[in-house]
Amino acid sequence: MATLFYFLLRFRRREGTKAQYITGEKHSEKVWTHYPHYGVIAFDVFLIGFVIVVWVNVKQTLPANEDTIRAIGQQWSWSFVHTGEDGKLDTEDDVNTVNDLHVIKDKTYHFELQSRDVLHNFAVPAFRLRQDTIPGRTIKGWFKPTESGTFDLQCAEICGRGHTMMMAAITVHPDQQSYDETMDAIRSGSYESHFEKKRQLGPVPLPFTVSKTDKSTPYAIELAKSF
Ligand SMILES: [Cu+2]
Repeated sequence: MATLFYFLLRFRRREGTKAQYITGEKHSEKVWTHYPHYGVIAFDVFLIGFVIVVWVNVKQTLPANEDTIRAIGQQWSWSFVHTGEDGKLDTEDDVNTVNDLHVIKDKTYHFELQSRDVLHNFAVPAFRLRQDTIPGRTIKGWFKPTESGTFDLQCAEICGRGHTMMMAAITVHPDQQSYDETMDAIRSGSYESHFEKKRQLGPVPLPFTVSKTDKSTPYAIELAKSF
């Protein structure tokens, strides 16, 4: 600040003093922009070196997994695929759910994120986890829940008019038995969805372009039938 005011006063307009006109065409003038520019480029290259190392360590090096889940975003709900007993996706015993994801405490999961339409974001605030889903790509990552309970899972990328209702629940089961019981209940159609219970606590208005507003056939259940 002091320097600024010093220059403001020292070089203020005075009668009979002509301002200097610098065109910046001489080599001696150009170096004042070129050298800082080279400095910025060198610093960028230096930073990118570290960024690549961090990216490889955080995003590309996944710890060995014990199970895999697939999350598919679409306007405006989440579909989840659980591996079933064989521990593999895309097999007969996969368990599909809508807006309800189930995992087991202290297990390392790999996730595969996909989108059917636009950008979405798979966000579990309790896990400090957030990752975009991009149409046409499968994005992999991992998490390991360390506490049991049911946590919010919310799309965190503005994806259209129904974005705010694009929420789901992730239930971390304390043990294998609780998880298996839930999977059996889902298979037999007797499972009571935590997400649906939560929805019924308060009105969640559906976007008006969606025709499934009949209370006896919740939107999520209608969606589940569609794939
Ligand atoms: Cu969204």
